Amino acid sequence: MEMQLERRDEMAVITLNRPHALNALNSALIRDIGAAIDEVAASDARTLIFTGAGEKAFCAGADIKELLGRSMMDSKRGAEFGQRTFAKLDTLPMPSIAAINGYAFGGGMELALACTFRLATANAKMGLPEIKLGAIPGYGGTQRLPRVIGEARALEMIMTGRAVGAEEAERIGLVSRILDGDAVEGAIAFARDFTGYSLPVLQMAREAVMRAGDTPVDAGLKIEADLNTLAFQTEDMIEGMTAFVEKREAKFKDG
Ligand code: CO8
Repeated sequence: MEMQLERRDEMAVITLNRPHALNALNSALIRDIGAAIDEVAASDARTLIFTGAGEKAFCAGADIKELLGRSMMDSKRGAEFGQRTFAKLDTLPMPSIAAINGYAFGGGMELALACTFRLATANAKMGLPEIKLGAIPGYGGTQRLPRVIGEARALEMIMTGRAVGAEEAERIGLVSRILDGDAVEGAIAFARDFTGYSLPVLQMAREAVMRAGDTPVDAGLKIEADLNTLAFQTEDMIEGMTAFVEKREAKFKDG
């Protein structure tokens, strides 16, 4: 199996496991990732963490050896399949984290961009080098990268193929944090800052912020007001505010 899905306490962890090819994404692996995301969506995990097997790479992108020789229509279908698979993370009931432990190039970077959060070890290198192959990103990179780091920086990364290291990635907002030591342990510790909160309310917060990237401000403010009103209907909101008034810790029940 070239991918593992396991539980680490309340977290689900997907490990891309093709270290001989720096965890490059072939079609079978993308299919397995999609099935694993569905399985996690139906589970009681509170966060989904992605990482790569081995010391060198999170994921070095689409499997170039598989892409070579594809027809134009096969290539289009392949891009749409990858986009659909990564888009599952947008509606996943729990947040997702890319624990980037080495190279995250091309499709690997696009998987990370589809996650709610990106964290990187000090040796991480991230980039969209498709231009060097005579190609452009196809699993969401041209759409998600500018939303994360802004158009000018995204254009530079995509048009030059230049990769950034962990420090630059943190400075430009591509990753939230640089991790010391084991990437998954670091991601679990990061996730514990929010896993105790109400999952449906966390999802409302994610949804509102995600819409900020593609919605005019007046429409976005309406989405915020609607989601805020929905959050007010939850038992968890009553519990959170009651706990504040009673000076005790809230116990959220995801309802
Ligand atoms: N695909 C297939 N095999 C790969 C890939 C890859 N993306 N990356 C590395 N490998 C393989 C190498 O071929 C090598 O295998 P072998 O020993 O059998 O030749 C093994 O992994 C180790 O790689 P290197 O020897 O190259 O390791 P280095 O440490 O010297 O270099 C790099 C590491 C810099 C990461 C280098 O491997 C590299 O540049 N890899 C390619 C990175 C890249 O260009 N990624 C983008 C791919 S295209 C893409 O992701 C597009 C997504 C959208 C597609 C939509 C259309 C369907």
